Amino acid sequence: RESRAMKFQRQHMDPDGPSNNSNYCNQMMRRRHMTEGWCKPVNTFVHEPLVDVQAICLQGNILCKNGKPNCHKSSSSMKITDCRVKSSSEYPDCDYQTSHKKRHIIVVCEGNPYVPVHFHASV
Ligand code: PAX
Repeated sequence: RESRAMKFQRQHMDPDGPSNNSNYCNQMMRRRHMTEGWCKPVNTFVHEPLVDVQAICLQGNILCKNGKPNCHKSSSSMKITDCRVKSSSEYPDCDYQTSHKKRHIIVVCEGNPYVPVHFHASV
């Protein structure tokens, strides 16, 4: 079974991306299996080396929105792509808006090794 850490990598890591096209989210959301059963409404891909994203778990500890203490904010801004489902999108034809950005990201870390398992926000 896929671990939480592997699920984070599948849903959020694309270190070699983004391929330079406006169809990025439509392709990636499908390729990474987030359009099966529903169109996942919002999802962020991070275009930085995996080790740099894992290292966020050792950086700035902050409170999560749900009050838990295991959120961590990246000390540097990172290349990301936000995928947001369009209001006109109808399952199974999931249609996304693609937005490339540079932001600090906040992730939830868990386990031993202590690694990212949930994408919390970008700021
Ligand atoms: P997830 O399923 O919500 O969390 P995601 O990050 O890809 O996946 P399993 O075993 O799968 O149930 N976990 C936590 N979740 C939330 N908050 C805390 N503190 C926490 N601690 C542990 C993956 C696993 O992490 C566990 C949780 O139980 C899961 O374990 O965001 C909804 C989705 O949208 C993404 C992030 C979420 O998907 P929401 O509304 O919960 O914040 N998303 C959201 C994004 O990619 N980009 C964005 O900018 C935003 C706002």
